[in-house]
Amino acid sequence: MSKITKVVARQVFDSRGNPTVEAEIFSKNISAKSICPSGASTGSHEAYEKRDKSNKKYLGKSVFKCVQIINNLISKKIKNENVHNQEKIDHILIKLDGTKQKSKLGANSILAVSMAVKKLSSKIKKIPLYKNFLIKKNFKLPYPLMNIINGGAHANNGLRIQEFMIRPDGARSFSEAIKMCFIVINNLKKMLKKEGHSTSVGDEGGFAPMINDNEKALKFIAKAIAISGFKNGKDISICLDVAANELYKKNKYSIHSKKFISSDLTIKKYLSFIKKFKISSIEDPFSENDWKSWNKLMKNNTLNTQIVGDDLYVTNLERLKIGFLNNSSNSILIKPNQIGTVTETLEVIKFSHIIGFKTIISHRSGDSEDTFIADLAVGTSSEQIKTGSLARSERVAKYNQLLRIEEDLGRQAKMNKIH
Ligand code: 2PG
Ligand code: MG
Repeated sequence: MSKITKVVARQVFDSRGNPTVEAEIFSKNISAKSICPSGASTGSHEAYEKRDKSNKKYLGKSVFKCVQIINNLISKKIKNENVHNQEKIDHILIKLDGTKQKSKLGANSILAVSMAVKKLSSKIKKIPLYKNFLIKKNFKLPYPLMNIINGGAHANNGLRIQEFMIRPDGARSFSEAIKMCFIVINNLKKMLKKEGHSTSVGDEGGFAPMINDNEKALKFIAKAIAISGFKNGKDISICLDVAANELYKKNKYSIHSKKFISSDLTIKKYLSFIKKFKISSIEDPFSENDWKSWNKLMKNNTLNTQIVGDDLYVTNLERLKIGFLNNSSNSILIKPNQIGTVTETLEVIKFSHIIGFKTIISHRSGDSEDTFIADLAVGTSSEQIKTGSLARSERVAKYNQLLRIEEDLGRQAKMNKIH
């Protein structure tokens, strides 16, 4: 009844217009499909994204090899498996690949299949996807970390920090959270326009004005929060993703200007930003192997700011354990395609919660209409979700799915805790 009968893959396109993998899994006449996302600022320890580098038809970016791998190799191995046995299927895929970073089959082949299996399982059980993860009752909705100004590798405005986000800490429901972000975004748009800045958006839907000064961007956001009638640091707080891997050279960082400075000075500046702009969360403040600086910031983290490891951990249990022992951060960004299977992603989330780390489920800068991560956030009781701005359909699709989940839960819909 729940056996996989057919596996089909195809090349589709992501939000940057780049080829990506879609897998569709069948059990008789029921099917479910999933699309793998793709990052721009990637960590070197991430699982491998396979592309047809030598096929110049798509400038080396096509994924026809992945399509073949799924259609010919993976399909044979998982056919007749019970679709509800996610762990077994994922372990078949991990074993079939056999490499540390999933470089043989490509994490993009493996993850598209793994997510589609999970979706098909919930379809056959006739339950919503969010009810098919770790949590079976008392579902909580995540706070959105909404990206409202894009910089770094996601825009070409010269802004050093990659993501300037807002988190509606005072919201009592998910729909209220979205409403609060909507108001701030619209006021920010008006302000930018008034000062002659472009209001066109970057890869993740946040504005990408030609401002190349972090502090100026922060002032705009703080003002937009105030104009909207909210209190910065209470109703709404400002969060950053520095993506410091991109701004690191020989133990120095060029985060606060083009000039490279020591990590001690970089920390000093972070601490002054935290105070001045009431920053409540900083992701990837240092590069992926600079464990020492991460630990130094945590030691000086007297305001208990959320320090988030993304490229540092790459959703990898082994790296998370190192970070925990080293006191490197107090939370983790979760991106399924950094590790490659649903099972491994869930293991990392489970462990994070055991050690008291907050989990933030995240999109990639190249994403699609697939809303898997919205359900994943609710189904794992993750405190937050990062999925871009309230613009660009691939970002909004996740927020819309969370609104549907909120409606589905009705009076039981509660927001998660962030403090
Ligand atoms: C990040 C992500 C998502 P990318 O750095 O956190 O916002 O960007 O997908 O480019 O790695
Ligand atoms: Mg990041």
